[in-house]
Amino acid sequence: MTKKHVYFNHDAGVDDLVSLFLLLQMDDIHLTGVSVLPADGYLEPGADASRKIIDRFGRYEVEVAKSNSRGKNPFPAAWRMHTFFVDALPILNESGTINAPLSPLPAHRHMIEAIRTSAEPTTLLFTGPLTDLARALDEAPDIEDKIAKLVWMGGTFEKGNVQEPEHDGTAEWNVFWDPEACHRVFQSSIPVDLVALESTNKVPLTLSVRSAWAKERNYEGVDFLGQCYACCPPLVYMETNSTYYLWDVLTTASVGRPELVMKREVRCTVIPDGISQGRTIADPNGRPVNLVHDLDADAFWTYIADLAKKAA
Ligand code: AGV
Ligand code: CA
Repeated sequence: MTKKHVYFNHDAGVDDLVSLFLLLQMDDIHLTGVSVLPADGYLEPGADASRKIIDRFGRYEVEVAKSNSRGKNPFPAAWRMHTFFVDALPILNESGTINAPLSPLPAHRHMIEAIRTSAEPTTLLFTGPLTDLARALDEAPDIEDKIAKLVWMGGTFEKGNVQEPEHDGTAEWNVFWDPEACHRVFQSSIPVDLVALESTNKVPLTLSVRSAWAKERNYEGVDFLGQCYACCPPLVYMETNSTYYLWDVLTTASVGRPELVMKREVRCTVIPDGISQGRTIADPNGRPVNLVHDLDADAFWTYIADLAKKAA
């Protein structure tokens, strides 16, 4: 069986780190590298937690690189603090050591090397802002031909989730952090699968999801899912700005099991600056993206629980 070669760039949130854990359980995927961007999380605990997850739950060597990219619009610190929580979980710290290799290269160069040296075209999985990809494309335009596609959690064509002064609320956070990076990537001809905010409406974190994981906590991997999401507010009475969806995990699951999601082509552009910066808009003259517009939610929950049960 030839495995799909995937390079993963994430931004150290809870669902980013859970995504790494799940990727490591996918038999048909070979992770060619991981990099960490300090957007919706912090860099040092993000890189440490990634390496500990690889040590504890991985089955082959994966190198981790730290990004030196910085965004335009910082994420709320209250959300970013989640990285410290995951990094401190006892199950990741039992051994007291970190063995997964840390690259001396910054993330974007690490990714360039991984794409260039891979025998197969690389699928890029991004669950945070696109800054490292924009920089990589500027520095090494040759990689574009070796990228099979980009699967990205970002954007919205409906309601945004940015609630910040001096902004009109129309953007999704991963675009808002660095709108110009999205603009740069959209200028490339890389095929893009987009998991936008509305793509994840069917997969909120709820109390029933939590209790299903709790009931199966005898599996270490399922317990790990429950522990990670213990610091995220679930959807109970109504959505708030802090309500957690399985944004990045759905994006990651769609790489392992493309048939879980339904996509349709949308042409779009991004607003790079001003009060609507980071807004993605459907535009007949824009670049095509394959927007996830529906999914089999039951199959999704089963898939991720089954992956977690394989972890040991
Ligand atoms: O906008 C969704 C992105 C995803 O990549 N992130 C969280 C996911 O990792 C930002 C975000 C939006 N709402 C949040 C976020 C919240 N309530 N808590 C933490 N992060
Ligand atoms: Ca993220």
